Amino acid sequence: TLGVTTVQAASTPLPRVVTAEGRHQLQVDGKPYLILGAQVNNSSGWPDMLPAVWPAIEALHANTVQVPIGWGQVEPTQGQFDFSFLDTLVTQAREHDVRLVLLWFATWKNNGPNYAPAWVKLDNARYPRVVKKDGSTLGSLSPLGSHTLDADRTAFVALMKHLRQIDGDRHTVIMVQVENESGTYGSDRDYSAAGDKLLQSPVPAAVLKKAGKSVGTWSEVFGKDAAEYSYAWAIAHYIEQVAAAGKAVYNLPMYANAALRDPFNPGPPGGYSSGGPTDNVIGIWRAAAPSLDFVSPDIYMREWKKYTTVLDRYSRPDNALFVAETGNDVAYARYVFATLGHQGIGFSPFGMDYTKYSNWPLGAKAITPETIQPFAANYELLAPLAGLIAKQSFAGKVWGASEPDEAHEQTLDLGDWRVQVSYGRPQFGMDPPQGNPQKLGGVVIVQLAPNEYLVAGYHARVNFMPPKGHDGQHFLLEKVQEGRYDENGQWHFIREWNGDQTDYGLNLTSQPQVLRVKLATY
Ligand code: N0T
Repeated sequence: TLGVTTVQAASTPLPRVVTAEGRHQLQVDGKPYLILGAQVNNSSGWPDMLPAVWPAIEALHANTVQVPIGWGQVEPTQGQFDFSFLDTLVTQAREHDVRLVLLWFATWKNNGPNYAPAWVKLDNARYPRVVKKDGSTLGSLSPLGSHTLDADRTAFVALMKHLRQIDGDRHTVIMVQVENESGTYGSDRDYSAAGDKLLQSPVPAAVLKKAGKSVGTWSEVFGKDAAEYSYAWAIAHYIEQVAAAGKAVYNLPMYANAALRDPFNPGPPGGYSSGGPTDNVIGIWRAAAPSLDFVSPDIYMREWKKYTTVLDRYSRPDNALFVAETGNDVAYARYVFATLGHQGIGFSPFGMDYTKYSNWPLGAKAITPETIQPFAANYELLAPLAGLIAKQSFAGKVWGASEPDEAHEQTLDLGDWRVQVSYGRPQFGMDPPQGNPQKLGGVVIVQLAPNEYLVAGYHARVNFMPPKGHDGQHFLLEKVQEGRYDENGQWHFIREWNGDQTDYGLNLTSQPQVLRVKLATY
C-alpha cells in the first residue's frame, strides 16, 4: 500500500467548484478544468480488472475516470477497513496520467443496498427498509434509519481520511460521487411511522425559501406532491450528512447523480426513482444538501429533444451541469457539444472498459475500439482546448450544438453575431442540408476577443451572420486560421482557410480541425 504519513500541507490548491454570476467552474490544481470523462462498469473496481480498463481509457483520450468504491468492498466486517483497491487505483491512475472521480456505492446503488456490506443489508431491524403503502417492504433502505446513516457516514469518513492520506498532496482524485442514483422504485415514499411523521412535520426554512412558500407541514405546503418532496428531502438530508462529514476530513467537490424521469411524460413517482434528484426536485436537493456541489443527470435517452431538455433542466444558476453518466452508443457521442453549450463542466459515457460487458439497449451493443472511436474523436479534438473552454465558459463565452434528429439546421445566438450550423449540406450550398448519415455533427464556439472566435467540431457547416436586427450589415471573414494548441496552450498556425473552404460556410469534416475566425464589418 501507499504510505500512511499524514500530509501536512497540500502542494496545490484543492479541487473546487466556484460559482459567479450564475455560472460555474471546476478548478483542479487552481486551474479551470473540463472533465472529458469515462465511467467503468459496475464490477470493474477490482485490481484484476484494471488491465481491461486502461486500454479503453487510452483509446478514448479521457482525462478523468469514474470508478466505484463499494461499501461492502472496503468494510466487509464492521469497523475493519480495507482500502487496498483504492491504493492500487490511485497508483495506476497516476501512471496513466488521468484524474479520478470516486463513486461511493453504499446505502443506494440504483435504489437498493447491494453494495452495502452483508452486516447492513441483511439486518432489517437495525437498518430498516422502505415500507410501502400496503405495509409490505421494498429492497430500498429507508433514509430515515439513523443506524444506517451512522454506519454509512462512518465508512465514508474512513474512506475520505484514507484518501487524504494517500492523495492529499496530489489530488489524483478530484471529486467524489456520494451514493449512486439514490431513490426508490415502487413507492413514492417510505410509509413507515417515521415517514408518516415526516409528512406532518414542518418544511425546513431552506426549502421554503427555495420554493417561495410560507410555513407549514410538508402536507400543507406541497399537497399532492408532499409524499415525493418530503421523501426527496429525507434522502438529500441523509446524503448531506454523509457528504458533510466526508468534506470535514477531506474537502473535495462532491455530487449526487440522478436516475432520470422522462422529461415530458414522467408518470407517477415510484415509477421512476422517487426521492432521487430528478428534475422536479432539484431545488429541494440544493436546499437540503448544501455540501453537495451539484446534482447530475445520468442521460440514457438518445432523442435530441429529450437530451437537450435534460441539459436545460440541470444547468442552473444554483446547479453546475455535469453529465455524470451517458450512454456509450454512437448516438450519444455528439452530445458532448450541446453539453458544452449548456455551460457543462464535464461529460462521461458509462461502461468504458474492455471487460466485455455492455449495457445495451442503454448503450452500445459491444465496447470495441470502433464503438469508442466517435467519443475518442471528440475528446481528441477537445482535449487541447479543455482548459480554454472551461475558462471561457465561466465567462459566458462558449456556445455549442449537437446535430438534431430531424432538423438539419440550427442557429446559435452569440450576442455580437449569430451562427447558423447545418448538417449534411452539399458543397456550394445549392441544396438544403440533409443531415449526416450518422448523427455525428457537433460544434463548439469559444469567444477569444471581440469579433474573434475559436470554432471546432465535426460534420457541420458553420456560417457566421450579423446579430439580430442587423440583417443587411456588410461583413466578412477577415481571416480564418487553422492551427492547433499545444500542451502549454500555445497556438501553432497551420494554414489559412479561404475560397471553397470558407465561401459557403466553414466546413468542419471528419478531421479534428481547430479554427480561429476573425470577423469584420465594412
Ligand atoms: C446506471 C447504469 C449503471 C430510459 C446502467 C441507469 C450505473 C447506473 N443506471 O447501466 O447501473 O451504475 O447509475 C438506469 C437507467 C434506467 C433506464 C432508463 C431508460
